[in-house]
Amino acid sequence: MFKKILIANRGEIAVRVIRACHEMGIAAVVVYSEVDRAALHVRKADEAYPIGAPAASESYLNIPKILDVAKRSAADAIHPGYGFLSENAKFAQACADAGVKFIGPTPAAMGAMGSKTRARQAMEKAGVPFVPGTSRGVESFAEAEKVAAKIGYPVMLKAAAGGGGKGMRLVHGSEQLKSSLESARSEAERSFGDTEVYIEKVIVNPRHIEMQVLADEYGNTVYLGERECSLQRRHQKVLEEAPSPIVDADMRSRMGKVAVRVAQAAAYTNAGTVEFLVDQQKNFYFLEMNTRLQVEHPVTELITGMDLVHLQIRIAAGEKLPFNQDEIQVRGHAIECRIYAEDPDNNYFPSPGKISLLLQPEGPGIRIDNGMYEGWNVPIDYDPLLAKLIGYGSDRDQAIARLTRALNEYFVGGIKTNISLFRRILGDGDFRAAKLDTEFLDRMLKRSEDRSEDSRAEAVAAIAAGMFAALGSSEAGKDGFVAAHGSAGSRDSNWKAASRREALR
Ligand code: MV4
Repeated sequence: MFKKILIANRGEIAVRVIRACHEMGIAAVVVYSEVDRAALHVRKADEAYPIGAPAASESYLNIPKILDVAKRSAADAIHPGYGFLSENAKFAQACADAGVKFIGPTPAAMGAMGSKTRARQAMEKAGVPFVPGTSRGVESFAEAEKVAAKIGYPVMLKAAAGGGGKGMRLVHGSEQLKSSLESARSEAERSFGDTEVYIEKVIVNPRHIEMQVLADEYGNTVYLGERECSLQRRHQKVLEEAPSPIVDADMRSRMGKVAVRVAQAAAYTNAGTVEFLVDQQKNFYFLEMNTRLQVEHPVTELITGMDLVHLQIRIAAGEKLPFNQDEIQVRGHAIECRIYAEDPDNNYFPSPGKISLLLQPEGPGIRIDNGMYEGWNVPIDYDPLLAKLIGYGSDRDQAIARLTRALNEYFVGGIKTNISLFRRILGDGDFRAAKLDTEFLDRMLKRSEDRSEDSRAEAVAAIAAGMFAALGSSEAGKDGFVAAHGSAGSRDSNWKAASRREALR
């Protein structure tokens, strides 16, 4: 077994991995940027090394600096967490070259899944159902026209190097195709330095369901059940649950077997996630494979009783999977809320600053994977995920009840967070009825916007009426009432884009 692991990450996931190391009797080394000197992961590690300026390219994405720390600290393995260098095949190769074990899949498996078109070609060969479309980039507008006409509109254009919705275009008809192809290409070029774009049939109002897999280095591959990840906003997941309310035992075993086939087709090792789009008839289609430990891994841990980080470490150390498929059982229900430092009243923009007071929930069925503490300054430089609040119960209703109770206990002072959003989601009738798809959150937010617009109009009318009465009609209502709206704009996930660019270098 490893004696010392370097964690090339920060925030809650670095803390999560440190905990696993300590449970296994392994020393945990971390790296930190200038703004993270006092971060929680630094305080909890056995050794911590500064690696430079806040910009990720100077610190958490800087391969030479991280490998230098691995050498100086005599770490025998590196855990990359998620984001940053976690899906960077060149980093995995550089670790191998430096004689440090990368806790994750091989560079070849990561490379195969990094290109969507290459992954689709592999799945075609392996007989895995994937969204109909091209498995190669389209060469010309004429070819795109021919393919789109054959698939039938609407079609989806996607960047082969893409992810997170970047370089993706929904095309309703042939008249839009030319401009969409051009803009998808230039966005792909800007974001990933790669213009390859391919075409898929559109799955209307899909669910996003993903299957966790684990594979050891001896060819044993198992699935650990699915996660329902349909609740997202601007390609950013907000809440995830396991199991999916629409997946029964039969569908789970069919999806699980496909996920294992995907992993085996890529000679995949360690932990990975196979993403599916699921249509309204519950047909599922391979979308992509994430070659890392995911943010939402705790919901799978709670329903299977497995510790995914322990297992990742054991697999990387050359151990065989300690169980086979029929020893894995799904039990109960878990829901995760991603607690972000962002302002609900300003379009969920990042809201950094000093945490003046922190009251965290606890009690039955509650787990928190946390990266903050009272007195700490949340920096603006990275993804603003502060913590994950996970509720577990014997069924979905109990998980919701415990989470609702825990959200009411949660208090983060000094900065804005999205905690109130989760109170609304968990109280929503459609959510409680598990009527979920990728449009759910936009619909819910739109409804409450409409409502607050209505109530604002009512309030304005009431004030106007009062002024009218008080002033005897002469002056009231001349000035327009300006609604105090937050500015629109997207909370761009620049953090992710930076990692992707780095991976493609
Ligand atoms: C799709 C799709 C419908 N049809 N592909 C968005 C991010 C990228 N990873 C895949 N995405 C989608 N691909 C086809 N052929 C709808 C989406 C999509 C989506 C997928 C998963 C989770 C949330 C989503 C939100 C909007 C669109």
